[in-house]
Amino acid sequence: MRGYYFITDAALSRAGNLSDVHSALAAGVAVVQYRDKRAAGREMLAEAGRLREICRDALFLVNDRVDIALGVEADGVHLGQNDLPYETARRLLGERKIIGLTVHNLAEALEAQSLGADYLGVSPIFTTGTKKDAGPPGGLSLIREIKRQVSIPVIAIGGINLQNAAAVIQAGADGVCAISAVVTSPDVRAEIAKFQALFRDI
Ligand code: TZP
Ligand code: MG
Repeated sequence: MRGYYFITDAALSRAGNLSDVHSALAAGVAVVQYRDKRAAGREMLAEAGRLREICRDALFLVNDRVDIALGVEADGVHLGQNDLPYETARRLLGERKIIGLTVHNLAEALEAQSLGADYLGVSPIFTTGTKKDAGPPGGLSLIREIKRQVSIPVIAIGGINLQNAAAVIQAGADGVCAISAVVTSPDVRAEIAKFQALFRDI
C-alpha cells in the first residue's frame, strides 16, 4: 500500500468521479476509495458499480458502506470510528476483504491493529476544510508515534498537499491521500503523478 491513495469527492471534483478515477488509474494508483457523503444508497450502488468495473488493476474500496461494498463486490471498505464496528464488518464481508480503519491517536491505532484491520487511515494530519468533523490535527509526530508501534500500513490523510507531502512520507507514512489538492486540479493525473514521484525520491 505504498504510494498515493485515491479518494473520490464529487462535491469538490472539477471533472466528476468517473473522470477522476480514470485519471487516477492512468496515473497508476494502487487503491481507489469511493467516498460520497451525500448520495442516496441507490445512487451510490450505481456509481460504485461503474467504478468497480474500471478498477481492474487497483483495489476498489467503499467508504462507510459495507452494504454497497458487498453489492458491487468491492475489494473492501474503509470505516471510521463511528461506522459499523470492525467485528461486524468482518463478519459481513468475510476474511478475504480488506478493512481499513480511521484512527486519530495511538490508542485507536493499537486497537485497530489488534482487531485485525488491514491498514490504518491516520487522520487528520493537518488542518483540512474537506472534512468538517475531522478533529484536531495530529501532525507529523502522530505518524511517527504510530509507525513506531504498529506494523500494518499507515495512510496519512487531512490537509496534505504537494508542499507538505514529502515531510509526511519522511515521517513514515506508507501512503498519502490528498483530496482537495488533487480533485480540484485541472489535470488530476499529472497532480497524482507529482505525489507518486515523492515516494520514488524519498
Ligand atoms: N478523512 C480525514 S480528513 C479527510 C478525510 C476524508 C479529508 C481530506 O481532504 P483533504 O482535502 O486532503 O484535506
Ligand atoms: Mg466513515
